[in-house]
Amino acid sequence: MNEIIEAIKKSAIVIKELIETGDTDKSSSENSTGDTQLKLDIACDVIIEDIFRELHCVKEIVSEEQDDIVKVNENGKFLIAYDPLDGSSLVDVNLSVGSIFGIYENDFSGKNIVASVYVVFGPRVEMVVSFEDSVKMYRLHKDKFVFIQDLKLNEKGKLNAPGSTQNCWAPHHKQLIDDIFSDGYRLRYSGGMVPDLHQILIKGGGLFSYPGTTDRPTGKLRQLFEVFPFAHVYENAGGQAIDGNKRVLEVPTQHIHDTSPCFFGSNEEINRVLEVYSQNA
Ligand code: FDP
Repeated sequence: MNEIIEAIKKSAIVIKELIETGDTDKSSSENSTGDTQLKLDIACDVIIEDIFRELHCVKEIVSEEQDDIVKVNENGKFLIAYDPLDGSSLVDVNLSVGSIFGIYENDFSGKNIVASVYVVFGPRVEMVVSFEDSVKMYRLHKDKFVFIQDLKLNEKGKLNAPGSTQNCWAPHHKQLIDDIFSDGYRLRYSGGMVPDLHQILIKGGGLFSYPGTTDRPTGKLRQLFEVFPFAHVYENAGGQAIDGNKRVLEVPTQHIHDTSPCFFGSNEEINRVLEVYSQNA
């Protein structure tokens, strides 16, 4: 695992440079989910793939930017699913973006995720590692990641980050979000999953939701590259991650690019979601 974390640090240092100086134009290609890829998405994908290909402990990798699984070492132990630059469309407006890594054993499924790492590229570069029973945050100082703190969620927070388009929400979801705001929660939503979830984690709690909607019944966020890695982080930090009705890590994956509705947060807010969704199942 250490080898993988060191490889991610190496990729983050190169990607930081690229974000600062690279081209934010669109490329002529689309990824598997139909998003138009930026030249930056493709460049970050190549950086990470090249670094992971050097690791003996890695059996297979799969990127959000690629259609298929890439075989690395037959005898490797770990499988890694990664989103090289989540929220890349925010680079041109200079908002924070991130890389996400889910580390799996045996197969790419929620029940087999064993660790996860994300890197936030903002005014500072920070890396969060969820492994065994801790969630640790590091910050890049010059060219070294320095340990800053262990992360733990409170039982209840103050922030609400509601994803997707409101006119596609189910009535019970809209009511839930309205009620949460009526109870004094503050809106915090940048449109970048990494900084939005990082903010809730650092500030101690709240709710991030990306529900199933009329236009996307299984949500937008991808299980292997986005949802499962953050579920591992949130559960390990003492919070919860659900699909509305159950732990999202129990949702089966049929295809590597499957999406799932998802809710991440501290216990009080997630219990509230469970109550509303169980009455509207
Ligand atoms: P983006 O489309 O910019 O790549 O991964 C998808 C994602 O960003 C997440 O980072 C973000 O949380 C979400 O989409 C935002 O979607 P909405 O604009 O539909 O809320």
